[in-house]
Amino acid sequence: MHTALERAAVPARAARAPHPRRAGFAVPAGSTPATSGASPAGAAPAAALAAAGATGSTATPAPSLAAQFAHDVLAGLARRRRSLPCRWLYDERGSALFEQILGLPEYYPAEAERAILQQAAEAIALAAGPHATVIELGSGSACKTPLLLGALDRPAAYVPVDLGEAVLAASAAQLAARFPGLPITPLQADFTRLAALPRRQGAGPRLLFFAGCTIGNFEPDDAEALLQRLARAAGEGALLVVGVDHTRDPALLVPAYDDSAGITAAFNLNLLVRINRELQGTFDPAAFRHFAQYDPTEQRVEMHLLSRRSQRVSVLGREFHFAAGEAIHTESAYKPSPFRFVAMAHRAGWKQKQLWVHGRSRFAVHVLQVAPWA
Ligand code: AVJ
Repeated sequence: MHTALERAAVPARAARAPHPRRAGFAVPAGSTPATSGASPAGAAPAAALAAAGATGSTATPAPSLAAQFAHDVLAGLARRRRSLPCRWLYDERGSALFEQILGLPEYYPAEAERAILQQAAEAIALAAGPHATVIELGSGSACKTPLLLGALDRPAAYVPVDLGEAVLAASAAQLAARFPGLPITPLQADFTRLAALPRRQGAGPRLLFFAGCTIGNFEPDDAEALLQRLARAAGEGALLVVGVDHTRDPALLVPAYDDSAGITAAFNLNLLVRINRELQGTFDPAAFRHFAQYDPTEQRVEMHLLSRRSQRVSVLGREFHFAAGEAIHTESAYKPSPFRFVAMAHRAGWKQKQLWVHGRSRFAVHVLQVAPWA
């Protein structure tokens, strides 16, 4: 099925990626500044990339994913405080490593969310009523979706939204086998750039499912803006089921992002391997190490890659010098207080319906509804 929305969802226009430091956004030296103020971290002008050797002579105006990646990496490495958007962690190998993270004993959010959904699905289903159209944002392997779909009263359709083509096809096939008769229409798109949300397929409401505390990877302002766009697009009565981590204990947080088996380290370092492969990078991954820390004032866990020594690296023909110990920030995972999150959701046009908090950690699932005043 190819709806107008699907066409609109193809990232034809520049928009910003879910990343920490877009304030202070810098364009690589020697390139033309980004053109439109409306798209702060949009793709670099084709000329800039061509000059950097990224696209050769095939400079098309529409930023392909490859061009966005090139731009984000060159801009991110040129910053005084180097940073790379965490969305690029998920190439094929990165996605496979992330699946392994979900099975780690230290990575409590996976188990906590599963436990909550197991208990809460019935109540969420009651709040949604019959014939809901379930739209999952960043669906990935959609491993928790059956818990929700299984409890809902005659769901009208399931629309997984993800950038990964392979992961989308695999999860759609799996759910189709599990829920015969349920219309499943995967949408390959960046959910932060949807021009509109998929249509309701029945008389029930839209139910947005945003699992895995992915919202924590957005800077607070970006998270609020996303929630606001979703509220407006989803319309009055729509529900949002969103996983948010409120854990505050460093003893729980740090191992979750720096596990003893080194899977998270491999996941983080794989970004350098991807840069080498896709952007003619010369990173020696062994010359960097994974570093994770909890910042209680920012209420977030940060992942970094630290240079083990003074070294030079080139990417797309551009040279970057790393001092010993210098960091590349690769991910933030915000762990706001419940009050802070609900206040933000409220400003964005959502009212609180239900809140489920895990006992051991403080991982939570919030059920929100688009407020009539939104
Ligand atoms: C993508 C939000 C599920 O931030 O906890 C896991 C990504 N990074 N370990 C998170 C991640 C390191 C994860 N989520």
